[in-house]
Amino acid sequence: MPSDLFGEKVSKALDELTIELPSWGFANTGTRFGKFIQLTAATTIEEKLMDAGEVHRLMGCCPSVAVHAAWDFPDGLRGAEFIASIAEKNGVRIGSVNPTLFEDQMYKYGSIGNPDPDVRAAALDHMYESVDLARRVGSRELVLWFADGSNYPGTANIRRRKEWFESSLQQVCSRLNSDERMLVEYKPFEPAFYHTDIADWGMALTLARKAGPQARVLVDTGHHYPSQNIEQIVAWLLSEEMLGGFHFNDRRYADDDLTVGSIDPYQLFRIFHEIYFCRWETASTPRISYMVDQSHNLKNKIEAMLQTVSTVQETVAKAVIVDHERLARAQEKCDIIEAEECLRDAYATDVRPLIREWRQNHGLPGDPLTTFRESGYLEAAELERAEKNRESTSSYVSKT
Ligand code: PSV
Ligand code: MN
Repeated sequence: MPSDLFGEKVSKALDELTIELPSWGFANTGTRFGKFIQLTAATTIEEKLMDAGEVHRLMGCCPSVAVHAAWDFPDGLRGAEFIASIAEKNGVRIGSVNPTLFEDQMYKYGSIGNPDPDVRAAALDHMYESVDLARRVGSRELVLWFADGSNYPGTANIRRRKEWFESSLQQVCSRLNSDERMLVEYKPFEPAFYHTDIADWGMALTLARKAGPQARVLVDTGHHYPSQNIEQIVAWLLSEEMLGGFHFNDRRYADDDLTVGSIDPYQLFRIFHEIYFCRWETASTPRISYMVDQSHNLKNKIEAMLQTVSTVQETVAKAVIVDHERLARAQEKCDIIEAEECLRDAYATDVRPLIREWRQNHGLPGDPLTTFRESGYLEAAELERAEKNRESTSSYVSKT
């Protein structure tokens, strides 16, 4: 394939690609063993939006920010418009709204899977409120992740809980307009360690189908067992027209929240290959929301987001230059070597010069990470935020 055709394909794919950043990816986060505070981390929703705005300014493809209802909107609906206006001031908008159905003490034994009907009702109310919140901030997407599950065999009625999930999700879906969506996320472990109510894509698909026409499945790349074939799940969901979006991150062991593509870049390529091969074959563009879900404990958060977005762009570029005609012919003839070489050729192509060119054509820095490091943004952020960050707790030690 001539390189100007590569350039055209890559440029068109990058023009279309948007990646949503998570508000929580800019704040200090930790592990069960404590937090290492970054003095430059965002301490308020204003600062989170400012950092996200900076990433968008440098990358040009991150126009929206995912929010968590309880973390970012402590006053609920009050103040929602104000927060939307801060996003706008920073050149971004509020994207998916994630109801926060964990953390609160009442959710100790679950939210919509809780045996206590009052807790289930409160969780449902919180989801209704999140629908209203999304509308107030101009978002059309609700992302639902449930920490519900159990830790010991026999302690939860799995079938009953499935029915409670079905009915609550149906009720939320029936509140949505036809252009609004609800994405159902699955995860097989953590915080529950024996059973999770929505453990895998099959369960998420079943619930989404039963919930209503606005529901789709969300694939968080970190929410799988080691060595699971994620691209096959993606291909099946595409075929069923039920793939709603992604939460990107990478993992070595569990839900490690590492930078996407940092551990297994070929897996990310295989995922995007399934999407772009499907787009080519069906001549259609499914509505897929690409979102990042990462919390960096050691890397600087903004720099990690810049790396993440670059990696996604590079991987999309490699997926889009796969020679689909050649691949389809090879698959038809069961020419395994030839088919595999189609993927290997594309994957081995250095697409970075094409991406740099695309950036320059769009008035963006060719090397956003270096531009950011030289900009003085972090030095200014440290002056502004260091004191507030130092005051925040980093340990679980009890105070006397
Ligand atoms: C849970 O592990 C998850 O992937 C969900 O998407 C949450 O909303 C997010 O992480 C932040 O905790
Ligand atoms: Mn997630």
